[in-house]
Amino acid sequence: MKIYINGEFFPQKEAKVSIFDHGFLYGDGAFEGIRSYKRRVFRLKEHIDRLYETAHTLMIQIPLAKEEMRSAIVATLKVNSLDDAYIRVIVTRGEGDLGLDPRKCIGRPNVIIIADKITLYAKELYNKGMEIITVPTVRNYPEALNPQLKSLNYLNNILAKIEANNAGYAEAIMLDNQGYVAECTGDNIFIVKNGVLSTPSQGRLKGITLDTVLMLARSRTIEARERFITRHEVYTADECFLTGTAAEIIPVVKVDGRVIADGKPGEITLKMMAMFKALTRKSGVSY
Ligand code: PXG
Repeated sequence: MKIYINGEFFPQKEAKVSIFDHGFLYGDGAFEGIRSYKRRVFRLKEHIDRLYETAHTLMIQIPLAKEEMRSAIVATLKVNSLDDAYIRVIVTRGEGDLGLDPRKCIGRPNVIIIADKITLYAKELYNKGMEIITVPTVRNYPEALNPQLKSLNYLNNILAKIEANNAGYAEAIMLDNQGYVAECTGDNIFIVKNGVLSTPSQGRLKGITLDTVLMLARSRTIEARERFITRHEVYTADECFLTGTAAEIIPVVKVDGRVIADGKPGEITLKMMAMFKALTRKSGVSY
């Protein structure tokens, strides 16, 4: 595997950054997770835009223009000869001292691109559906650390993931600071009731897969809403599924011990999975 660091490719063992990098010391940086299918990068523009938006709020000046970032991502895929890949783009504050102060990071931000494979959940879960729980750790308050920032500090989500894992589950629902459903630790959540799709409007990452599902649904005149959702509505939904670049679309059949409808992946969920699969194979930036 060859890893891109600041314009050069390194073998995995030699791909290193300083331990004084504030990305390592403080989680001070931004990242993106992107997928390519059959040599096409899915929604690359949207991922790059989101990365630059996170960096903008963190006041990290990415030392590449968006077009250069796009070329660097494509070059990393080519160098690694990957037809289907999971791409991780990382931008750190760069090397500083042992204090928090970002102004002490005098070097440039580090830009790292890793292209590899990822399988988040077992294949059978995509057929059978998964069981998830709600965990006590609430999603970050938007005015403390906005969930829209895809920052390198994922401890909020990791604490929730640990709670899920401790209880024997692979994924968890996180509530927002008012107790409404926000999202999962690394995925967005949808419910279907009476043929209408709904996803939380607040307290969550603006998922690119979520956005794709909304677009696909509306293109088929399936009503799709972003609104406040309670756990009761999840328990009593006709269908439930999660979305994410890594997870893609995965059905959920049990939440907090409550079986969702008949305990099988729903019709609209299956339709969305099929439409998503078809779209990923026919759109995107070719390389
Ligand atoms: N919510 C959160 C908190 C995420 O981190 C999503 C939703 C889905 O967004 P996209 O744009 O990918 O549809 C994410 C992204 C993992 C892992 O190992 C998951 C993500 C990122 C990095 C690692 O589960 N998901």
